[in-house]
Amino acid sequence: KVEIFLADYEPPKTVVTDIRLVFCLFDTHADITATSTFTRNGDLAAPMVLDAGDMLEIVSVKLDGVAARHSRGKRTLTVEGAGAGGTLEIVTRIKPQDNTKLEGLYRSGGMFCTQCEAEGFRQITAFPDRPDVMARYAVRIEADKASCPVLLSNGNPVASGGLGEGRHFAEWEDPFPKPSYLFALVAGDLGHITDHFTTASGRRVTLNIYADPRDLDKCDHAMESLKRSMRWDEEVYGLEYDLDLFNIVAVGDFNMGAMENKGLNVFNTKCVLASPETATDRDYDSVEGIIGHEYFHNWTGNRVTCRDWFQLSLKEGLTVFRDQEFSADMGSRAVKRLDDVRILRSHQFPEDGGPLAHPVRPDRYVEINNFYTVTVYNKGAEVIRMMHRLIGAEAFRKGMDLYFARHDGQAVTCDDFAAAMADASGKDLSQFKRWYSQAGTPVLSVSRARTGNDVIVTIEQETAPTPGQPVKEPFHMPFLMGWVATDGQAITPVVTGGDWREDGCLLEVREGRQSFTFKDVPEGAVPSLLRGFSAPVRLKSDLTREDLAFLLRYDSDPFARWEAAQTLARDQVLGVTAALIEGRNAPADTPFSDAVESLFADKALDPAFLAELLTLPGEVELGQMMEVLEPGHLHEAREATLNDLATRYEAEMRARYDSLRPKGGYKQDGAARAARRLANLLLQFLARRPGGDALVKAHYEAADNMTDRIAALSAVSDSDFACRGAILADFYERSKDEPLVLDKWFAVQATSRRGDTVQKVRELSRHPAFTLKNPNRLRSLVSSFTMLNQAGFHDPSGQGYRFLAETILAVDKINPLIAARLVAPLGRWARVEPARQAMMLDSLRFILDEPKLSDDVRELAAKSLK
Ligand code: DPP
Ligand code: ZN
Repeated sequence: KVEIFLADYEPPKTVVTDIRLVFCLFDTHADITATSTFTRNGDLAAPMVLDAGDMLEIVSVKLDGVAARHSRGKRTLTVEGAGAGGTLEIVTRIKPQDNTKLEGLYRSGGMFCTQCEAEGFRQITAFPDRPDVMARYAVRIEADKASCPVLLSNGNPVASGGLGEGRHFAEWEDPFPKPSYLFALVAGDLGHITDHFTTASGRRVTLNIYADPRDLDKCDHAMESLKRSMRWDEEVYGLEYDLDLFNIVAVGDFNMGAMENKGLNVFNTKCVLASPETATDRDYDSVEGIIGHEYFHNWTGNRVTCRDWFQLSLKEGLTVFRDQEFSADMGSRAVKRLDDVRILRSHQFPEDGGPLAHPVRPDRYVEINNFYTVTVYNKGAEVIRMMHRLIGAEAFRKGMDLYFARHDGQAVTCDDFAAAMADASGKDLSQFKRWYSQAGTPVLSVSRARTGNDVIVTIEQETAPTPGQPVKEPFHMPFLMGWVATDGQAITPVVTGGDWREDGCLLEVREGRQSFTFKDVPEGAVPSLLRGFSAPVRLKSDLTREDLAFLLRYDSDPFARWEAAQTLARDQVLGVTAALIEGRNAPADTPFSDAVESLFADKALDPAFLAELLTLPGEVELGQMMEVLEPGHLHEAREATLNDLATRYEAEMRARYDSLRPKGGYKQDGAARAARRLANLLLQFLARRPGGDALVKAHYEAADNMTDRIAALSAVSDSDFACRGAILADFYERSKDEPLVLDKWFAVQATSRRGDTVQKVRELSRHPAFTLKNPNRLRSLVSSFTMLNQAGFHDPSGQGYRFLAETILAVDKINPLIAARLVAPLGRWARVEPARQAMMLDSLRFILDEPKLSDDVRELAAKSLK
């Protein structure tokens, strides 16, 4: 496959306005007749070239009812004599039961289902399979009635009936023109739950969630989340749903989390099913967020879509921003923001600082599936959040209205979105748009200088080179800050070049180095920096440990307050790490452990927020801050810090733990969830103390919900408690018929901090319940280990690297898209100590030596080796 460039974009030469698809589904194959009405641009004498996937058999091609000359390329179908336009009929045959790539039409369990984003539609029929070709779809599905009683596609049902010989059909029509990536079909033996939603303008919409009949008792939370999403989009953006029917289907084998097909969202079971016995509180949140995300795509993605795949963040960055705001409004805004910052720091920053760094709008790719990344999604959402902050909520809403007024029904670019925001607000966003084109995480250095009564705050920004981008221009970003006086009260000193708002003073940073003068700042006042994490940057500042401990007590901004704790914790862990590396005694000062004392004393603190403050930064995030990563020493140092906290605060932790344990039965409300969050965190500390064994065992046995049970299981899995084997076996027995719960059993062992985890993971990969074919099961063991267990993956034996390389090659033969998503951890060798570095490079070469490697894996492995 060749590299494709944004700069080479050309409008489509073939445009399809209407398409009728007839699917005849059988156990052995599927026959598809696609009849398209098309027009052509450019040289009309030239043959028509359509995208045609490698799994597609072309049976016949007709133009205006007459057989047409055609030829097959590796990825194309060329048709002669198409002229200026007409009707094209293509008959194709495929084998859904053999489709292990889970792209196009495939089978999951007994069910037929589709996944077309980004380029799966070409595995169903030959077509101009690009998002700027938008057509109206009419679909007929014929299948066996007993095995496939449910037949679904996009839009509205228009006809159905029997066909004899045990077969039946259904017909669907979608009135909204859409790109092919939003096409969907589902046929299978599914149950469903039904509800209704009445839109702001009074239309009654039927809502269905389809699932395996055994799972119908786990669909209620998704249904409630859907109704909340629909209401929220009306209230916040004035956006109503536009069909009379909205269907969701839960599928067990799915490459992504979920897919926003028009009127027929298809969900990975993991992202839709939830019951107290099978899902943790976090899972509940994730279901709500993803239901919202896919629903919000109906406007940001479907009604207005992407011109080409370089613009992926146009719909994904914006829709992640929307789902984050939805979740913030439904639960705790403060806690939600911290969760989102953690994802950036532990996943996006490493991507942005490594060999696979790319801009939010990439300018080249070999395989588009490799660009469904945390950069396009989550950094893309930060870019939208910064725009929102720079122009304000009101102008942002006007900008959204203008965007829909201008572009409803169109396929557009990130520039079109930025133009709507600029025009609606009057703000010049031309420099700001560098966030779309420049990769890399800026480092901001903030320092203070007092002159008389004033304080000058100087902000410098610097962004290191990334592959293909040796020189970076300064970014335009919002920097939100505040001041706290010595009595703990917020103050708002007059500032030149800044603007005070409710949540702080907004400074617009545009230069490499810029200063702002705050007038009459009382002696001893402490600045609270980067409030709300107002820009996706790494912050360095001249705040002292005393300043940080002070902010931890008094800052009114939840992010800055949490960040003070995180900074102290990073200092402490990295101090111990350095001592271990140099063979010195651990430093005597323990700034984070000291500061924690005030937290236990503060009885007004929300338990969920206290849990956040007590959670140390993860090893991946901490590793990013080391010049040379020594994963073993870092792990040991972080463990030592956790042990220090557990030892010093055992009494407080035990008392608080006891007070938080539920008196009555399981509840889902905010208070019960906050109590579980803190109690389960404290359990991890207390498990380190004498008697931890009995406490954890009791916690496990008392658990009446998955949040508590998995917390105990995780503590057990980390330990060498006598009860370890029995509890892991008990959990397995309970979960063996619940795939999503069994995934947790694999994941909890893969993330164990025990020294033998790499061997254990190998062993588990041979467990009869393990399979490389199901993406959830694969990720539960392999990605949990390689992405979340830094010390285990970097086991000094090099076995972690070898295991990953072998797994990638095995998965590549089944599902290249999923294989490619496993590559990243091996590519982060540049900053690792030399012995491990050599073994990581060997493993990359081992992958690249495979002659039949997919383009997907080759693109990422080759970039990773550079
Ligand atoms: N299903 C993926 C998402 O919603 C791709 N569109 O982000
Ligand atoms: Zn999305």
